[in-house]
Amino acid sequence: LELVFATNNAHKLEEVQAIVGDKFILKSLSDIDCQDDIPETGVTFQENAQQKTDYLVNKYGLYCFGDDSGLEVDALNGEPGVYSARYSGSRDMEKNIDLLLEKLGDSPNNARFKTVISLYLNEQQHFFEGTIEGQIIKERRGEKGFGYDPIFIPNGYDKTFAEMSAEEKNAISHRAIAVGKLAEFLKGL
Ligand code: ITT
Repeated sequence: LELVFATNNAHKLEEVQAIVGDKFILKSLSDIDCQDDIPETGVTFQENAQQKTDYLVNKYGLYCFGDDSGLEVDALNGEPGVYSARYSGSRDMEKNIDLLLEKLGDSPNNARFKTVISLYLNEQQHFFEGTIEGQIIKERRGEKGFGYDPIFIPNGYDKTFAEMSAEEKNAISHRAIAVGKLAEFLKGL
């Protein structure tokens, strides 16, 4: 069975394909020649994830899944949340992290990364969620990963996500948890 993954990130696609196994053939947006800028205007991860799948279902009638994710900081009332990629108004992560640390100041630093996957299959809508709780630190540490990884230490660890290998991060991350749930569901079909 073919399933479209609403992403342009070939690396993400490869990773998820490996977890899901060969019962499902995953296709990216470029595989189906979709160059559209799919709207992401929701105020929750779930809404944004569903916007991606709704778009593909409405335009192409395809079975598909899509994800949205970000960082929620308690002391900032859940910001940057759905605005994680453009918190400072641009995609420049240096600026986004600077703004977050400036706003946070000396407030308590509890935070979490969250991913929500929307799946549309057999005329049914499903959601899968992954969360990892942690702490924001004031000084960046590590060069690996992306986004807010250099300032996030998951609870129970002493390294930031950016100090972990891809294998280490992928074993515990919010995205890995959500993808694991998706894969379990697909395997059970
Ligand atoms: P696509 O929607 O095209 O996949 P994106 O950059 O919007 O790309 P996400 O929705 O997954 O990707 O994530 C939104 C932002 O949240 C992302 O740009 C990062 O700043 C942050 N983020 C998400 N997952 C993260 C992670 O594992 N580590 C660090 N930051 C992350």
